[in-house]
Amino acid sequence: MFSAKMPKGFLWGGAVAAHQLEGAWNEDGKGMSVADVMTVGSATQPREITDGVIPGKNYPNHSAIDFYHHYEEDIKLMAEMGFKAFRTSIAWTRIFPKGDETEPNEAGLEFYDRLFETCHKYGIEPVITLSHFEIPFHLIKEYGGFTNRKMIDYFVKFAEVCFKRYKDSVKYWMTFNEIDNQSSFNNDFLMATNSGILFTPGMTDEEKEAAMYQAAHYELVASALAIKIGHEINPDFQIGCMINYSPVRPLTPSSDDVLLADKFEQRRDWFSDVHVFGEYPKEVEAYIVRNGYRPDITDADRQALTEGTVDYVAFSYYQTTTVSSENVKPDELHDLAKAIAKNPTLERSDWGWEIDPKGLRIALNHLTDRYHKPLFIVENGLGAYDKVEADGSVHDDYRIDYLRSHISEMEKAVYLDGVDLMGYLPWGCIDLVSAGTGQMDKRYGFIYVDKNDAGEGTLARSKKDSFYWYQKVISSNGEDL
Ligand code: P53
Repeated sequence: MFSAKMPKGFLWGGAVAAHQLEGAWNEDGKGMSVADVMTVGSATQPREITDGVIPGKNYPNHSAIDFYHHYEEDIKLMAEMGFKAFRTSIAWTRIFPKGDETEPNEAGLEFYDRLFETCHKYGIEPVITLSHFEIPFHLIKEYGGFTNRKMIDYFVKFAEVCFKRYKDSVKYWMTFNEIDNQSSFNNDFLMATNSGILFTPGMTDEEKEAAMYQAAHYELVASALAIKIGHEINPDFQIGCMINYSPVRPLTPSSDDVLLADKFEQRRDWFSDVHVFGEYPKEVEAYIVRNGYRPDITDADRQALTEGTVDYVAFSYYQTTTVSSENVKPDELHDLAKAIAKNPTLERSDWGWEIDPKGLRIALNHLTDRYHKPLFIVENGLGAYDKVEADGSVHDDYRIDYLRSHISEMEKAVYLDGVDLMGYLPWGCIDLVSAGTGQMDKRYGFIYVDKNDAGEGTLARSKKDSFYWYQKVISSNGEDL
């Protein structure tokens, strides 16, 4: 297996998001977020997004793994693995409980003071996402989420408060998690989590797609304005965008399949294109105009986009995408899901996610060629069922195999292909609530947490085999896989 030492200062670590691990959903003044109204689902049963919190339903994010009260113990374990960086998010509703207040909630700000101080005590750099599926529910109900231009101000205010407060304790920032997920505009779950949009029954696909392009535009303007302010507050800040990057390939060599793959990529990549280049790419601009999908864009918006471009491109990598023009012709592509074909060469996880380590090398090459910017892998990993042995150990060799093969491909990209990579932060370094299904039993962690899908368990933390393996990877700076 190929391995190589990573450059000095490479940020090995792990990633989580506030709503998936903190719990304490209504403590110390925290408001209700979209994550607080999402019920538990399963591999086959989608999560329900309810209209407020309905008694008797199971909302796994309410208590999650109670990181809010366990963070010292958890960060200590991450330090023991040798983490150089730890990615989490700042729960928007801890800082602005409803989202439209004029003053922030001091108790919420203090929690992150303590968390970042603990990270620094162990030499761990916090890497912070501002909006990770945590939009205040009040902003969704009252304003329609990001379909409303006012959301720009609310987000920018939230960002500015965080930048000022953590000016000296956080250097690495990202604005919106997986901002490109909403390219699946008719996926109710992703539209709610990404953009705070709850579709009304009976809306057509065309109306949903239009809502997405308008909302995404406001998010991109909000992101750009925040980045500009952030750089003024501290010129040393490194602020990135964050996309869910899945390299696209044609099922066959036919030109229709190849063109379809290109169109598919264009409809996803424009989110990061705007972040990097400060303007819309030609194809997507033409598509939006042709379809009349974005009535509200101003000269000031276009100016803002050019002034708030990113320092780096962060991305999650889980799988590649394969498309077939048997399903949809390139010029008829709207609903991206319709183009997707099953790749016969790949195996799948228990949740049906294709496993493709070489896809990570392809991703790193594509993004480098397209953007010429430093890249940052801020999510990657395998959601799997774990079995706890009688002595408490967890032999998760499947997870080690998955991570080892991905890290090896990543190291090829850095060593052989010259990719400028800031770090590797695999997802769910401690077991947490799955975003997609709300399950605890879809586990990603090096650290096991005793809690199941029904919400039962002691919350005790323990080390899986992968904990010791990753510790060795980090101490050898990537050489000993
Ligand atoms: P879970 C959809 C597609 C790809 C990644 O996902 C996604 C999603 C949303 O579910 O989410 C990212 O927990 C996301 C994390 C999430 C992780 O991938 O469904 O940034 O919040 O937990 C893994 O297995």
